[in-house]
Amino acid sequence: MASPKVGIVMGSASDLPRLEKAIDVLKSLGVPIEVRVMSAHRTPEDVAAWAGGAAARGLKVIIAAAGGAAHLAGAIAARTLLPVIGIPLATEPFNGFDALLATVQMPPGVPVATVSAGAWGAENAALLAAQILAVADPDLRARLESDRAARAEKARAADRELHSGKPPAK
Ligand code: RP5
Repeated sequence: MASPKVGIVMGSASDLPRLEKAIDVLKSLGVPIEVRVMSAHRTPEDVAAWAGGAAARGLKVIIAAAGGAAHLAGAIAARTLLPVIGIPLATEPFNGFDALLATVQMPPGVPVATVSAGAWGAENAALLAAQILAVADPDLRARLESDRAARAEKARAADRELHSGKPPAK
């Protein structure tokens, strides 16, 4: 089995359902992944050790998702120069706005590339991680181009159906 190129970390196992799309997208693109549950607050030493050793283990990009006071992506970014993509997740009572601010508002010097909240973010985080890898991987780039083309064709098919009077396929 190929060594993981993308690490996907979530703050709690309760986050997993919202990250399934990220896992599916990267698997479908043939990108080997490592999936972990670690918390910036509950297991901070584990996060620090994992992030500090990530580059040496061969990871190239890290995706980190958390809800609430979502410090996971930032805590990882503080320990590595690998690109870190943060996904804010919705929790009660602020529905993800808290996680968005905690993830996106990193101080200068320690960037986190924050994507959309929730499931959209999971999908885009996976695609962005693949795009970063594709800079040095022409085969992966070709698979991403096919993905974009398929999305464009789906949009055009919906337009054709709507234009012809039929309801668009879901
Ligand atoms: C965050 O707290 C996690 O990322 C999760 O979104 C949220 C709640 O975690 P659990 O109480 O469900 O473990 O750190």
